[in-house]
Amino acid sequence: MKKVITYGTYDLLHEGHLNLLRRAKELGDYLIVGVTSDSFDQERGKLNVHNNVLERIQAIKDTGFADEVIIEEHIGQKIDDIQFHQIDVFAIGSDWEGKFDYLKEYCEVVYLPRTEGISSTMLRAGKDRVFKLGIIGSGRIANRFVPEARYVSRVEVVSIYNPDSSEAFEFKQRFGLNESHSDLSEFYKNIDAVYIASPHLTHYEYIKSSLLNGKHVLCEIPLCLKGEEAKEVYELAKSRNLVLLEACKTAFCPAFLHLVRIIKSGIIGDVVDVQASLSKLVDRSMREFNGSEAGGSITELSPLPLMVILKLLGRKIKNVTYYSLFENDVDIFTKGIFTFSGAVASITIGLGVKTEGNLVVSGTKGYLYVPSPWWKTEYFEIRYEDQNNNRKFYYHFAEEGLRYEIQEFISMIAGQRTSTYKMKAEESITIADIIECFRKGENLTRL
Ligand code: C2G
Repeated sequence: MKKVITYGTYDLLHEGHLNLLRRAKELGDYLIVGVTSDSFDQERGKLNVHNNVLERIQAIKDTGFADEVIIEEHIGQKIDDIQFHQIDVFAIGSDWEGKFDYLKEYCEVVYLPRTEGISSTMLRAGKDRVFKLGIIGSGRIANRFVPEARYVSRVEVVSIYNPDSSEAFEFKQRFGLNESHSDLSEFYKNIDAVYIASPHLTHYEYIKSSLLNGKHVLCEIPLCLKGEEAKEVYELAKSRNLVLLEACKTAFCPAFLHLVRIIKSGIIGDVVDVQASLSKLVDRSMREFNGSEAGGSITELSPLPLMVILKLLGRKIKNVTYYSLFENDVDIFTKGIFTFSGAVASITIGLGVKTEGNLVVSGTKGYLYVPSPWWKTEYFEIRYEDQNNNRKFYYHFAEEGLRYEIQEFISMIAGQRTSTYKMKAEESITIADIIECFRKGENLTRL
């Protein structure tokens, strides 16, 4: 008996898939179809698959072509499957031409011509409304944002605003956007949502103005520099049924979400200590070193480690102490210590001091260690007294990783969800509160 295997996501099963399955089946007597799991698709960058794995398996079964369906869960599995099921032919569409030649060591590899003019991507686009997004601010992060947004379906970056019209125009040209503006009311005309990537001090006003113009808002960290301001804008968003989300990128990354779930499940016991460090040496001519633009380690770097601490220990902070090294009016290094009932946390951050950027979460049974750069979580370890019980977890963090927050933002808008557990309003408000207290010099010792 000649056995054939093929793999795919098979989202919104269509004519192209059917053609492929039929021809794959004709290559032998028995066809095994490997359907990708939801998590494997996420991992390989397919973020917008419509049907879940059970629906996709059922659709394959309904075609009548498959003699057996298996789930593909990880890279490298094909080699195992081919050997285990004693496969004679591996078949796949010609869009993969050459990519699976490494399987020739195990069986015959056949690339079948792809059916032109139809794809799951096209069907998804036809079904879904695409949201038009405009960016406020054309600096470093905005330049990283546009390429990342292209990985997310249902969103199109169409427009840029910068008070300096030539900078806006240059950005528009660089990324082939439709519009550039230096007039806010013109900017708001043809968009559904706004990504705010302007200097910190301008966030609050831009968030308010965007919400008042009926736009959903994704705002860079720190959302606001005062707790009351953050509270006010969240209330405004809620009253207008609009999404407001702080772009705290790590909070949306799959590996970090898993890390939080693992800790919450008690695998390291009760959490007693969280240590998060993060440093970014920047040139002293940059905005980060400019006090009049709210530069400094706390405003620049604290939202990510604070987010981790709030997620793991909650928001009931009992006591706060800071030790900072200042240069002019900017903290170039800050160590902050936060106490909770039964636990303590610290952040060590620097713009002018370099430190190991790792994350250590200590518990009563063991600890979790994420090496630098933990904010782009790709790998972590759970370690115990008995090293035989240690476990390592690996993931993939795609390039800049901004696609995960964009994906959540768009899925909130599309699903009319104004809140997400991944980054809660209360967490953003608490972070703004903490930043405000630091900037007032509360509990601060200058080194
Ligand atoms: N296909 C096709 N014609 C189309 C669309 C898809 O022949 N118009 C084929 C693809 O080439 C593939 C199969 O249908 O062989 C499934 O396609 P997808 O659902 O897009 O899955 P894909 O990402 O190609 O999965 O491990 C997963 C596999 O490596 C490929």
